[in-house]
Amino acid sequence: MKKTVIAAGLATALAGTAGAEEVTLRGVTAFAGGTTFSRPFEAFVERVNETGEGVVQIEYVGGPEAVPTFELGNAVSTGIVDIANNTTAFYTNLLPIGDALHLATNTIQDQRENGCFELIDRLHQEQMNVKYLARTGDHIQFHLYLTQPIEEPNLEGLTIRTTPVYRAFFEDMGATLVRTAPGEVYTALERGAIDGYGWPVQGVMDLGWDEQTEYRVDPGFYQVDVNFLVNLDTWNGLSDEAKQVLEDAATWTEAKNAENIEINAEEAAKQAEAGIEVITFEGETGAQYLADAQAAGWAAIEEIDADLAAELKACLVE
Ligand code: 173
Repeated sequence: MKKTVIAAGLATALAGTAGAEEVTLRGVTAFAGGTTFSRPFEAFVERVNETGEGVVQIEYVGGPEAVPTFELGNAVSTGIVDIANNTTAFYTNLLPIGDALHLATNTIQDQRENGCFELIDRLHQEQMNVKYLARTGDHIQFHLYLTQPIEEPNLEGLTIRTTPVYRAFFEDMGATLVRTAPGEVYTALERGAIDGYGWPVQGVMDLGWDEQTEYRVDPGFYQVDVNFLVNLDTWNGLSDEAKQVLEDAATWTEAKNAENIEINAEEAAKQAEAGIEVITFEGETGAQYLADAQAAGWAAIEEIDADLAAELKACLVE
């Protein structure tokens, strides 16, 4: 970390001072820089650096090479990092109930309207000392990808790469699971250590995984959540003006989530061009597959905290 960057403590000291100096926040992403799930954050950083001149700036430090994927939650929680681009599945150690976020069937705009955003923000603040600033990934579903075909939703005898997103569902289908960061998937496939993996419809191509992937299973399930988290001490130390810059840029970012609908179709077409075949569970089987995904996901959340699960389900599933 560069010494010239103003640390969280100094940001706190400056808050409220008339004509406060520009504050610089250190930003890190959990995904490889320049790839699908880092791009909205990178655009957000650019936006803040344009609109926040003289008030707040973000120094984009980098991705997993700067802070390992599963360490980023801790780093933003303790203030080593001021702002992180991270998915709940990578910080379940700090916020286990966060796994509910990808079970949402509505959008972040809906969640801001129906009070879910405040609940999710409060949980992030109380349990991991971060301000929940924005959600990207709406409209993007997750899929099962395989190196060999399956005839029915049964993964017995297969070793599948997972994160907490897919764990309960894939386990119910009988898979042997291996949890890895995205950075380890290519090598695991190349070595034949895994027979498949869970991943959204977007991003397979820019990670080069199409070279090692034969099949995508449809339909997709759940909904991606990639969130911008600000260390709470850093956040509380910012001027109202700086907070406004960040919140305006968050709203701008969230409005772009709608573009995902078109990008999903483009990505699916690119996968087909690259030779990835689609196995589709149709009719009853497809409907049951989706119902099983939802049931497995919510059962895992209910095990963590049944009351909170009910509260979250009421505002995430509409
Ligand atoms: O598969 C994953 O690594 C994962 O959980 C995830 C979550 C959000 C976006 C992309 C991947």
